Amino acid sequence: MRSTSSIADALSRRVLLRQAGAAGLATLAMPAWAETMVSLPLPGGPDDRPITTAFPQKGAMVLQRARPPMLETPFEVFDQGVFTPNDRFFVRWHWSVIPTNVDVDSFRLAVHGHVDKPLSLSLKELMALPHIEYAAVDECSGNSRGFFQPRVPGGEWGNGGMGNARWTGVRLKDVLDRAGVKPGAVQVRFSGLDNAPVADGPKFIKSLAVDHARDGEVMIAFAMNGQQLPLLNGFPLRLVVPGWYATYWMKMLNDIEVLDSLDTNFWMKTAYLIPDTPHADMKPGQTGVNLVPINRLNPRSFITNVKAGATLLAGKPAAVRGIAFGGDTGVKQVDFSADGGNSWHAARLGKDEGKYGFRRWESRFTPKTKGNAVLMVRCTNSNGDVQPAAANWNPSGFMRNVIESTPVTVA
Ligand SMILES: Nc1nc2c(c(=O)[nH]1)N[C@H]1C(S)=C(S)[C@@H](COP(=O)(O)O)O[C@H]1N2
Ligand SMILES: [Mo]
Repeated sequence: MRSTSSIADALSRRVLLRQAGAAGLATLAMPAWAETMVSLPLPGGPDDRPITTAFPQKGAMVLQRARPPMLETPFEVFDQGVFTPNDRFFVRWHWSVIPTNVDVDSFRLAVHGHVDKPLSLSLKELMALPHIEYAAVDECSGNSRGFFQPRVPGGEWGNGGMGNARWTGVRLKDVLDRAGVKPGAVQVRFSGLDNAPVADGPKFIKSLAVDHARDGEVMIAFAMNGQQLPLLNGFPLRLVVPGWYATYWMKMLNDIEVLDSLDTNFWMKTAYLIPDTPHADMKPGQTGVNLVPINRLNPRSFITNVKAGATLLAGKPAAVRGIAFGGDTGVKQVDFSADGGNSWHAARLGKDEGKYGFRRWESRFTPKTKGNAVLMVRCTNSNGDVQPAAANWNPSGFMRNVIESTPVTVA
């Protein structure tokens, strides 16, 4: 991993993305509607989608949408390690007017609103604050939306709308303390350098409760996995809200406003609402559901080395492995079933890289009977929250965390 001072050296240079002339970013500034307006199918199913290498600082990615970019991590990447490489880390933007370069010398982070002393911080000033670092899962609220039944509109992600990185940055609390939050502050609102291509498109802005913003964990990150952030993942600064859905993880963060009342902007009051029920679950058509802003991550787990439809040999020991995460707390236990959930066995857990990150798990079993079998994996987090056996559902396609099933053939 690079030292943070070498990251500082890299940041102190003007950053221009020369690859941007390629098919990817050159088109970003052209008008397009937000993804919430369209419904994209998964042609041929989640394993049969176009792969692109056209985006700067990105390797092979599943192309969900070019403009604004929505790139999914191909699932096999999650088998390669618990940290998702920056060049394979998923990308999601709401609006298409995204700067294709950021001048790190003139860049400023503004802190204003209900504070004693408004700030305009250069990257050097910001990076002079104490650094913190931890692993955390960045997961889109709509990750796995493509599997919802009945179907729901929105970006039709497979399971790769998530990633785990080791984030480095400064505490949001330290920045807020420097500005001096006034008594009576209610929320802290974040916005970035991206904009809507149409005049009536509401700018993407998100808020956290002031106590959450000052918890000492919420981070203004300048690096992921020891490198500066890829432009599409929010260069030069992004918010990291560990244990919470990625919608709050503002990219290209350049404005922090302390509010003395609740934020009623579109992205807090109308979009990103979930039923206030366990796992945000409700019935299609159900009425009288109380809606609240989406918040904490659910626990999830996946098999990463056996694909649906694989053939295993009867009488031959098989090794299965994968990743799990607890959500807003650590992984307590991962259980594996080789018989469609009739019997469960505790899997061995890999190294604990921190409670907000991915955790490796592995198990071994010997298939006995020839025929069809269903492999399953189930995560229980440190709060005792366990993945549901039946798929949770809501009309926005948020927070899917059903126990995953992998059908295989034993031959
Ligand atoms: N500035 C900005 N930040 C943003 C968004 C955005 O549209 N603009 N989208 C959010 C959403 S919904 C997600 S899922 C994550 C995606 O982060 P990533 O692209 O780094 O994976 O960014 C979040 N931060
Ligand atoms: Mo998202």
